[in-house]
Amino acid sequence: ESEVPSFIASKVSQYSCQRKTTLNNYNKKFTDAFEIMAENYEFKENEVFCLEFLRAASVLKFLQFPVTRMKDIQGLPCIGDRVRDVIEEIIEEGESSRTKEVLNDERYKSFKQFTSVFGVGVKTSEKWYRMGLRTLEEVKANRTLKLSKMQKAGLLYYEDLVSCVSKAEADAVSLIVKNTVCMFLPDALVTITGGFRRGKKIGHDIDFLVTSPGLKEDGELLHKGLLLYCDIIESTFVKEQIPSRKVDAMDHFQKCFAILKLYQPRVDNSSNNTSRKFDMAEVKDWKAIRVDLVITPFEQYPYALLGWTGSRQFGRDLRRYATHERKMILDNHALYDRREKIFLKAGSEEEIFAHLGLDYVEPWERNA
Ligand code: DCP
Ligand code: MG
Repeated sequence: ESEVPSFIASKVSQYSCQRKTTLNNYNKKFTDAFEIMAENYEFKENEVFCLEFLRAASVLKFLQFPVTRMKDIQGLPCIGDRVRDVIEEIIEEGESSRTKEVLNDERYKSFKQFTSVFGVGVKTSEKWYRMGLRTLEEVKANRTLKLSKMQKAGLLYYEDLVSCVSKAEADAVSLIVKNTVCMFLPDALVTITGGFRRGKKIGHDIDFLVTSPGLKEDGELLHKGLLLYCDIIESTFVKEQIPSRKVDAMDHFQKCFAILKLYQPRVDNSSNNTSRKFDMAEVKDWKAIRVDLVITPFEQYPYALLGWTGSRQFGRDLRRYATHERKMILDNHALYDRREKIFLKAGSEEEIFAHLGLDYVEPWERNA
């Protein structure tokens, strides 16, 4: 009773774009549990329950103190009964029986393995599960499956791809990408987006945005030699297209979901020089790294940057806020004002926040 809360729970916004969320998470115990619950609902294609847990996780990530009593969450937004039950059990028992059930669930375990493969989503996992497949070993051993080009690459480089990308690897790849892109587009602007721009030290991939003042529609940039695997998706953007209001809509940029071959200096443990030549041939001196390259027209760059920096939840809430609080539609290309029937131009992320009437949130504060 003695402590005075440094914030007023009822004043916490339901929109993560009105909160500053750094990587300091005082409530990992809870948010990890919520994210498992959310993932399980995603596997069941229950978007409503999935979002409920993701929003709650995002609210607890924002709190500047660890939750230890039910009183601590009183008045907070986005905490429904399902979420409350999980919190209560973790406070009382130290863990959630619901989360444990999910982690032991056969379907969840299979989907978790399947979706860890590049190119495999919920739809493919569902198909494989219905065929009676349960593990990745069974998938690999099955000769009748028709795997996409992406999935074949995903299995081929599986071990490298599941081991996360470090900041150091992201920096090394960034140099390569910048140098390569600048050979084709000398005035190109190449920016790391995604988790690394938000200050994360590890990620599952590296996201790049490429633009240049006079960018012409040219695939050449994406069609050259450094890629182990590259699936180029041509631009489908139509000028003056009203932004999409879907929660997780794909954008229309030309993009490339690639696997890059990053050569790494090997640790040489052999002191015996005679065996060295032999060893050299045996040791793999590279790592496969997932890279997303997104090519954007110059005028859309700030919108693409905002969208691709994430977090996913931050982006969802920006769009939800635009729709419900401003009668505007936001996507990775543009912001459309439905009342004025005009597109709002922006030269920077700051200007987009200003158009929305929001305080600017730095990239490292968008870890919602
Ligand atoms: N994004 C988007 N449109 C897409 C795909 C992603 O706007 N079609 C956004 C949402 C993400 C960001 O781009 O926040 C980067 O996507 P990632 O899946 O790479 O997510 P992160 O980089 O945040 O996390 P990770 O560390 O797992 O890579
Ligand atoms: Mg990423």
